[in-house]
Amino acid sequence: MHTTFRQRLQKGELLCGIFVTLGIPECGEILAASGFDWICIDTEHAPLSPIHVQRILQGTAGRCTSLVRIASASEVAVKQALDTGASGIIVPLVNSPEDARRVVNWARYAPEGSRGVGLARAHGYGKNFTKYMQRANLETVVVVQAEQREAVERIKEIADVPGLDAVFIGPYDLSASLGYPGEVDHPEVTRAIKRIFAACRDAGKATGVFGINASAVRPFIQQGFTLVAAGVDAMVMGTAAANLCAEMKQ
Ligand code: 3PY
Ligand code: MG
Repeated sequence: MHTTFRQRLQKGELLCGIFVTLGIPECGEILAASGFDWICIDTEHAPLSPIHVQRILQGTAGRCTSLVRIASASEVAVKQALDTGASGIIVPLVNSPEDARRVVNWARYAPEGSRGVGLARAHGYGKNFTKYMQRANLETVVVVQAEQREAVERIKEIADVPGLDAVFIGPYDLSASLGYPGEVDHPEVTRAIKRIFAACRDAGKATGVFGINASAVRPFIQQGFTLVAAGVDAMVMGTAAANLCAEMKQ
């Protein structure tokens, strides 16, 4: 039987991803063919609507896992993201175990939670309804972001929330919340990141992190972070294009 992304996360496998912000299916198609284990379709900072999310997912044709970063912790955003057929959600700015429990609840069908029941792409537009309903609670990945001072202070309680699969650190928001916007390597930020990692390790949960490129995430991989995303589609294209152009003009 095939191993699901959630099982790979639970086993502590390194899962390499990238952020998607451009609302075109070709982004999903190209990145899925580039070897990534997962993509994060970002509806928090990018102007992506549910239909963009669905088109990007269709572009991947299931060749890599898609997690949707929803815009904020809302029940509607959770169900719309999961109903497109995404494998899971990443929820930004979760600062308390109460918030984390609420998110898990919205993402799991009864009796484990209260996810609304629809007939959408995830359910094969109705055709695979029973099959999807049987597997969804087992396979859906729920990730919350720890990226503010309050989350660091309550990280043990957050990491212990049952049904939560991973905590994903947003170093940029975290640096701002600690008073050093953009200084992701500031010693206070590093200390907070270490504290989050230790709490997740003790709770048996995976820890994730974002960095702008491979060099930024390498130290985290060496420390044992497993849900790791490097770069953003638009930045990758911009950098590659600028390098290509400079090379041509040399
Ligand atoms: C942050 O750094 O704040 C993020 O959310 C990155 O994903
Ligand atoms: Mg953030």
